[in-house]
Amino acid sequence: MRRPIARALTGALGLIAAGAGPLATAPPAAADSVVVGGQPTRITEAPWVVALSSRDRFGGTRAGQFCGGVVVAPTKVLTAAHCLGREVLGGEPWQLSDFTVIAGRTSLRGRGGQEVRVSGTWVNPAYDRRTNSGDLAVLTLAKALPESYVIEVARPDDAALSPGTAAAVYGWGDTTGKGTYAMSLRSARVRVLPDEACERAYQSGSGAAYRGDTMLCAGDPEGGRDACQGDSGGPLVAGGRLIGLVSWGSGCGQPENPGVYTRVPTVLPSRI
Ligand code: 4AZ
Repeated sequence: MRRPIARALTGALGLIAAGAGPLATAPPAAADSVVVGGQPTRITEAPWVVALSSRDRFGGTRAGQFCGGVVVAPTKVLTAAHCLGREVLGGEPWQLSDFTVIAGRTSLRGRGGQEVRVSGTWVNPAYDRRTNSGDLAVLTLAKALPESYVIEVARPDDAALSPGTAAAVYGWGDTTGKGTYAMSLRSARVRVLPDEACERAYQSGSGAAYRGDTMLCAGDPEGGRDACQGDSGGPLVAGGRLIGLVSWGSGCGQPENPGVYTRVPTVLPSRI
């Protein structure tokens, strides 16, 4: 039931027929509405959220969106390392001729905001694609975004990382767990969960296992609210600070399978 992320992303990109993956056999507990169980939001409410795009590779219908990202400095965007994997991009990131970050735009159908070219990529050398540990990459932008788009990264000892903290996840990903990708930005309210909740759900033995040192567990104890395919690399925010990046999980919105996020404050090097 634990989908390798490459497959998850492949599904997210529509390269596998929607419904062909394990998600089809295990629908989320509450598939009612990024983000599953979320609500529409405007980019002005969350200006640090960006979409990663390549129309050449992913088509123009949704402006080439294939992952999320978050602005942490005017020319620096964090995303998930797995978003830049060969399985997703079909090659190396620099081989994508039109790799951009879309900032300041709520709807992928709209023309607002700006599209900025990605001029450099750095993948966390400690990222392990077998276990998903350290799932973080840094994009350098060819042109600076406004300072007002930048979100502060929490420190490793920030209380916002404690279990029980209210947090929000943002993205243009699947809203049902069945391949229904959003055209407009959504957010879902979740809670930081104790490591044990993810340790229980994702034990070692088959592929990715939860590791509290590099990963963060968050979700809705009652199920229904969660990140999903296409949200990868997007932000998990608590107390106005960045605490996580959407990384992986089994299905979407199932209470027994919380979302797993990159623990940004510990995984991100102090200088980028
Ligand atoms: C994915 O496939 C994915 N419910 C992202 C997040 C979650 C599951 C899958 C968490 O990119």
